[in-house]
Amino acid sequence: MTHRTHHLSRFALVALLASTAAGAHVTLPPGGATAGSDYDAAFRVGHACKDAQATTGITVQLPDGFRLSEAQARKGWTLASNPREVAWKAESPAAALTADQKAEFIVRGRLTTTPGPLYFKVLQTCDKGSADWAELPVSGVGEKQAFPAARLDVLAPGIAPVDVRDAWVRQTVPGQSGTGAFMKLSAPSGARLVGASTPAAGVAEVHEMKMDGDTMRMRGVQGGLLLPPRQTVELKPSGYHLMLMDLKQPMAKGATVPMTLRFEDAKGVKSTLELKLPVGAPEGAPSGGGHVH
Ligand SMILES: [Cu+2]
Repeated sequence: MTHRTHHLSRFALVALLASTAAGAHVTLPPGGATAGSDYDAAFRVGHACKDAQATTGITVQLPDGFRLSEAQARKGWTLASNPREVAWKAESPAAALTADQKAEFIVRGRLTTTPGPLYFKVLQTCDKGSADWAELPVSGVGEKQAFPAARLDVLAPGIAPVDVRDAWVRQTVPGQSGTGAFMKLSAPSGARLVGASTPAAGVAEVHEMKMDGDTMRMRGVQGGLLLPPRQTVELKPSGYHLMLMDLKQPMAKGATVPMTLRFEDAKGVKSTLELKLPVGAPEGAPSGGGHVH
C-alpha cells in the first residue's frame, strides 16, 4: 500500500482501507476533492441489495458541506431533488439495474471550505428489500461497518485530490544510474501529473514508452500525463512511468523512497502529494521489458 505522509495521512489511509473493501458498497471514488471546489459526486452502485435481483431506487442525503447545484438525470428513471436529498427511481422493471450491473449516480455541488471527511447517506431500494448505507464511523480507525455511508475526503487546497495505489520503485544493482517508479493513479475530478521529485534521484520525469521502428524508446510526456475524471491510469513497466535518473544510491529491495508528485487541474491549479514508495516489484506485478534510453 502507498502511504501518504501529509498531515491528513491518517484519514487518507483510512479512506484507502475503506475503499479496498468497497466492491460491495455504494461509494464515492477514492482520492478526495479540494475544499471549496465544485465537485461531481459520482455514487457507484455495483450490485443489488442482498438476495435481490435489481436496484430500483437510489436516495442520497446531502450533508452540510455540500451545496447541491445539479443532479444528473438517468434515462428511464425519475429524478427528484431538494437541497437535502436527491432521489432516483426506476420507472419500470426494465430500467432497473440488474443484480451485478454497475452504474454511477452523479450530483454536482459546491464543497465546504473546511477540510475533513464528509459522509453521504445512501438508501438503495431493490425489487426485494433495501440497503441503507448510512453508518458513520464511531471511533475512527480500523472500523469495518456492514453498511458504511459513502465517504468523501475534503482536502485542504494544495493537497492533490488523487488516489494512488500499488506504487513501487524498481530495485537496482550497484552502479545503475536510473530506474522507474510505477503506480495506479485516479483523480475523481480529473488532473494532470506534471512532475515528480525525490531526494533519492537528481531527476524524476514522467515518461512514456513508444515504438520507434522495432525499438521501444521512451520520452518525456509533454504537458503532463492526463488523468481523466474517475478513470485509473496505470504507470507500469513498458508503459507510462516515472523515470528516476542520477540516483543517489542503489535502490535496495525493502527500502522506502519518499516522493513528491505534482499535479495540475484543468484550471491550472497546482497541488502535490507526498508519498513513500517501497522498492521492489509487488507480488504479481509485470516485470516488463528493459528501458532503452
Ligand atoms: Cu523512462
